[in-house]
Formats: sequence, structure tokens, C-alpha cells
Amino acid sequence: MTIAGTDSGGGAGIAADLRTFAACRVHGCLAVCAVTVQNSVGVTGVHPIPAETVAAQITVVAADIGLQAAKTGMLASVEIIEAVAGACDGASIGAGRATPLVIDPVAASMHGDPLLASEALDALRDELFPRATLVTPNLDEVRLLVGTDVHDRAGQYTAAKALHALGPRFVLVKGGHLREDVDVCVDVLYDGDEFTELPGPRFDTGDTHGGGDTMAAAITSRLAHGDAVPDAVAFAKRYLVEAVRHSYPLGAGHGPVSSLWRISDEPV
Ligand code: PXL
Repeated sequence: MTIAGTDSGGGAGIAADLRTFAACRVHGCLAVCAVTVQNSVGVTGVHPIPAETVAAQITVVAADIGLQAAKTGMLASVEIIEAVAGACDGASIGAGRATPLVIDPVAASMHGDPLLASEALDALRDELFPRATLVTPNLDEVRLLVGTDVHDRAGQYTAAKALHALGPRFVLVKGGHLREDVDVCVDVLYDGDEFTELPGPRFDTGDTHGGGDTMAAAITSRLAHGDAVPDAVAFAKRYLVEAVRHSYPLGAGHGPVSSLWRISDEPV
């Protein structure tokens, strides 16, 4: 299940998650948290769904269809975060429970438009991080969550430790925004004991809209298939590299990564 927001441009959020789920051969369920009004240039409207409606979507699906894994994306508000935490408890979703939970701590779009109320960062840290199997921040989100400016690999390691202290079982500090690496993009996975570096090529493109969602959705898909977290993350890194390689321009702004590269006719 994806617990996230919509993007009317179809690039990010729930649309990216469901495409990725399908390409990774899992059936996707959805709990819509917010509707955003946006195109490739920016976000002009954010409309949160009532918190009890968000919780109810999780509860009814878990009770009937059952959930093998869940992820959160855009959660929009404190009320929604609290409702999601409560619904996850009721449905046995979270670290150490039946259904693993991936938290992608979405705070802003790549245009810099806010997707999370500023006062909701505390709720994300306090309510959801302790319940997380894995958190997947980019470097902007690391700065907002633990106040660390990361400029190099050592900084990624330090940030991973600070984030792990907030309660998640695994932390993935994504390196896509790290400018010291010119040709590579290295993500760092930390389990509280060992660090694993996941290098991939860096592509010279602005068409990376929905990249973080696609990565977290690919991880969640593999967790649903029963993979351990390190295997799911390694798969998702390879998946995202191809999605960025096949990204495409759309509109006047940032185009999306191709979460469907895997089912395209093109030889890759
Ligand atoms: O990529 C992060 C993201 C997640 N969810 C929604 C978004 C975005 C980025 O724009 O719009 C709904």
C-alpha cells in the first residue's frame, strides 16, 4: 500500500508508486492523504484529505485484502501523521510487526514547494520514525529532520547515525543531492551496526521528478515479495538507475523518471 498524495501531472506521488508496484509485480492499494494541484513547473494547490478518511482507507484494506508491505510519501499535516500512526498500529503495520513500513519523509517538491506543514516535521520524527522498518531521506530532508548539512560521504554516515537514533530499524541516506560526486550517486544504508554503500551512475538530467517515490515504492514492492531490507534496497537502486536513465521531458519544467522502464518494448 502507498499512503501518499496525488500529483495531477502524473509524475510523482501515488501515480509513481502505483506504476512502480505494477512493474515490480505487486498489486498496489492506496490511502490518499492529499490532492495536489501541480504540473511540471510547480505546485499551486495542496488539499489534505480528512485525517479519519486517511486512517479508514488503511484500516478497511488491511482488514479485507491484507497488506504485505506499506510505504508513506506526502502526509501533509500533523493530524494525518497521527491518524496514519494509529491506523498502522491497528493493522499491525510497522517495524517488528506483520507488515513492514517504509517512510519516505517527503517535505517538499523538487521545485521547493512545501508538501508537509512545517509543524508536522516533529510529528513525522516522533510518531512515525519509531514505527519505521526503513526511512529514505534525501539530503534536503536530512537537514530538516536532524539539522545536519551533508557535504560528503562522512556526512552521510554521521546523518545516518543521527537518524537511526530516532528509532527506525534501517536508514537509507540518499546521495543524489551530493555535489562532491560528479559521476556517481552513492546512497548509504545503515542498520545501526554496519554501513553499506550503494553506488550508481549519475545522469545529467533535470527530469528526475518522482525519483524518490519510485525508489521507495520499488523497495516496498520487494519487501512485499519477502526480501530482507538490504536486498530490497539493492534491487531498488538498480531499478531507479534505469528509471532515471529512461526519464523523459514533460511540460516546461521537470519531467518524470520512467518507473515503467521495466515493461517497455525498448531493449535496455
Ligand atoms: O517526489 C515527492 C512527491 C511526493 N508526493 C507528491 C509530490 C511529490 C513531488 O512533487 O507531488 C504528491
